[in-house]
Amino acid sequence: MRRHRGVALIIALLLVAIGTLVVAAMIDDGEMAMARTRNLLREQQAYSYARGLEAYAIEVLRRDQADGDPVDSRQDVWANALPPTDVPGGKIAGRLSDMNGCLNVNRLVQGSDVNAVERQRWDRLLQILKLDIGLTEAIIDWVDSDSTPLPRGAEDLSYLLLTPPYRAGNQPMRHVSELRLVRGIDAEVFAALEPHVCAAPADSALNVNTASLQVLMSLAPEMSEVVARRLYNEGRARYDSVDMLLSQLREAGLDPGDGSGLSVASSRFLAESVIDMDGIEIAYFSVIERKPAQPLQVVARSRGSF
Ligand SMILES: [Ca+2]
Ligand SMILES: [Ca+2]
Repeated sequence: MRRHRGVALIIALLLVAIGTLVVAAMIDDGEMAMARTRNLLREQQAYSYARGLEAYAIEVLRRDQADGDPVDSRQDVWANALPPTDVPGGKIAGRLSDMNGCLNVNRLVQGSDVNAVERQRWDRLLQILKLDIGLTEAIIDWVDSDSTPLPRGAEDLSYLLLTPPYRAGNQPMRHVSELRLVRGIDAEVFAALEPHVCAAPADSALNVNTASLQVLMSLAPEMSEVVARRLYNEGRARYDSVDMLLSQLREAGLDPGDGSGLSVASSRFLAESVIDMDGIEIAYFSVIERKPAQPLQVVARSRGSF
C-alpha cells in the first residue's frame, strides 16, 4: 500500500514537472516568436536603409561624373565616408571606394594570348610582396581557356589529384577569392595579394590614382620604393593623365612602357553600408558600374562581406 502511494506521488510529481515544462515551453515559444518578428522587422529596416545608402552612393557618383572632371582620385567627393549617423531604430554609416586601383587578374589573358605587359606587372608585384613569381603562370592557366599548362603553371591535372578534386576555371574569374583555388595560393599568400589585385571585367583598367604603393611599384622594372612613395604621395596621388605619370617615371630613369591598361579614372565602385540596429551590425555591399554615357548600374550585391 505504502509502495503504491510512493508510485502515485512520483507520478504526481512527474506530471507537475511536465506541466511546468509545457508552460515554460509555451512562454519560450511566445518570446521566440516575438524575438523572431522583431529580428525580421529589424532586418527589413536595415535592408531598406542599405538600399537608401546605395541610391545615395549612385547619386554621388552621378554628380561626380556630371561635374565634367573625368579624373578619379581619393580626393574626390565620393571618397569621403559617411560617418555613423543616427536614424530611427539605429545608426547608419557608409563609404565608397573605387575598384580600379588594382591589378586585374582577368587582364592577364587576351583572347588566347598572354598579355605580356600585365604579366610583367604581376611578376613584379609578386616579387615586391616576396611571393613566388611562378604564381603568375598558375593564375594565367586558371584564367586561360586552354588546358595546356605553362612551364610553371597548373591546369586540370594539378587539381584533379587533390581531395576533393576540381578543374581549372578556364574562364575569367568572377570574384577575387577564386584565387584561393589556384595552386600555390594558400590563405597566407591570398591575404598578402588581396589588397592589390582584383577580378574585374577584362576591359576594366588600372586607375593609377587609387593604386596601392606596391601596385605603383609594379608599373616599371627596378622601381625603388622611394620613387613609388613619391608617386603614391601618401594616397593623395592625382594624375590628370596617364602620360603625366609616365613622364615622371621616365624622368626618374625608369621604363614604364606605353602605359597600356592604365587609366586615371575608375569604372567600378564598391559601396559599403553598415547598419546598426539594436547594437547588431549588418554590412551590405553593392558594386556600382559607371561607364561614360551610360546610366550607372548596380552589378552585384552582397551582405556580410564582399
Ligand atoms: Ca586554362
Ligand atoms: Ca594554359
